[in-house]
Amino acid sequence: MATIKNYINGEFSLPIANEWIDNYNPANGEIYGQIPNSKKEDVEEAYKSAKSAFRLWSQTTLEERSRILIKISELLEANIDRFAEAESKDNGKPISLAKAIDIPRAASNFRFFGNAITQFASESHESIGQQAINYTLRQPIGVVGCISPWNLPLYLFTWKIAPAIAAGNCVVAKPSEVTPMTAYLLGEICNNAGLPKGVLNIVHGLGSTTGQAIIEHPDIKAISFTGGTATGAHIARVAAPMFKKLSLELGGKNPNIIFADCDYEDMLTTTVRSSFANQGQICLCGSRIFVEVSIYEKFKTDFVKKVNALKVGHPSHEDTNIGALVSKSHLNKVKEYIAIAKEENGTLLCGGNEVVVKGFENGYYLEPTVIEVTNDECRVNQEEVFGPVVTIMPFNTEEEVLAMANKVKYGLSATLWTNDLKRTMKLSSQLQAGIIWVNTWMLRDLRTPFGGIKASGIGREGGFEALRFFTEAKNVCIKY
Ligand code: TXE
Repeated sequence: MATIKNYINGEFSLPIANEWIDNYNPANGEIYGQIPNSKKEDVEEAYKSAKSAFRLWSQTTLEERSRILIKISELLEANIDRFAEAESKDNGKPISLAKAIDIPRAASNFRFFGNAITQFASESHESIGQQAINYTLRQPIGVVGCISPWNLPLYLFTWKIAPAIAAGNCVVAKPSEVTPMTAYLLGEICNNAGLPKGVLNIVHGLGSTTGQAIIEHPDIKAISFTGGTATGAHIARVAAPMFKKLSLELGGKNPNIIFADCDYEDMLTTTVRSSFANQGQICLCGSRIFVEVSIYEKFKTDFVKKVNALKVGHPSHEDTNIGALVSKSHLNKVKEYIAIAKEENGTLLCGGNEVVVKGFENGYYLEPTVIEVTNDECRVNQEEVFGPVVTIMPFNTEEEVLAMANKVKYGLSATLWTNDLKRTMKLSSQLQAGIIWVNTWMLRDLRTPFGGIKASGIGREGGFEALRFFTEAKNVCIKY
């Protein structure tokens, strides 16, 4: 049994109330460890540790902060196998995916912000004719809270922590209780990299106890959150009256719009990926596929053929394309949506059933599922399923597909497949989303603003946007 502990003031500690939660391996449905269900008292300990580290850390030179962040990055890279295996065991994703994407990206997050902080500058404004000069200080906020979800555990956890500490803050962080393992392992890496005690504190537990204690803490002045839209709304309600700074990265129901003039083979291969990567559990997945009517039947045949060829299997097997879903309850939620789609006259083109993987019969496996819909307003087309399920439907005109693409409450990302420049410019400007990919998907440059509009959240992460979020601007005006 693996026992996960909290990481407070550079040390691993047991939860004060000694309350524990079972941790499941989604690939076989077995409990393989326990994690603390930390309470207010544990969060208070983490806060105190962060607060006492803040004065020194916020005065540490940028070179020194940068050096430590880059060291963390190097240690993650040196331990990639161990971290990839841990991520896969906790989450159900193929080890190959954790090794190719999750852990390298976690390392990149530290390296990127280790470098970015040395380039982060503030403005000055000369008030001409008034003999005055203004300059802006970008000061760290103090103690900040970072709360992350289960789908890309270490990837998203570090995407928040790295800019927060680079900017001179100290952090109280909570990973998802469903996937706590790599966050736990990160503590040891931080110690080995020489991160001063208390700069990063990691508390484990349920959202309703540990998470709630973080968002309610009167002196944790900013919250960076990625997760479900309902949770985001709750956090906003709690945090707003306390005037906390908030960054909320929430759900998506992203359109993948395919025109007949696209590079067909490239589109087809990428569309399989944008539909089912990480078992479809990525907020950026293109779960609503709209195809121009002239190539609709061809696409339908070719796409279903490729999807049927995907191998659902144990995450450690090399030929596995699709691993296990993250939890039993999530599997049930996704299955419910498939049932709803059928009730709403959707046609199942492939998938829809649980998969029994030999030797791992109690794992949470589901076939990749493609549903043809005739009404873009049906529930499976409007609500976030967050699993290996996509809908497809044809369209006739740009206007029609634009209207359907925008007719959801979410606005995270959109993908466009076309070689027509005018159409690209028009649709990318009119699609309601924070991120538009044209002839690609999930190609990331960490300097770019990342985030959504509408029910997909507020604020932007990435690049200097993240460093701006984790600092307060203070203007100084000097008359001479
Ligand atoms: O997310 P939650 P869940 C979507 C997806 C999924 C749904 C629910 O549709 O099915 O959200 O997933 C913490 N105060 N996304 O239940 O509950 C929680 O402990 C403070 C999209 O896992 O939002 C975890 O650490 N924190 C998403 C984190 O919030 C609280 C990725 C996310 O959990 C809290 C994941 C509270 N009161 C799910 N309640 C994306 N956009 O990438 C919970 N938490």
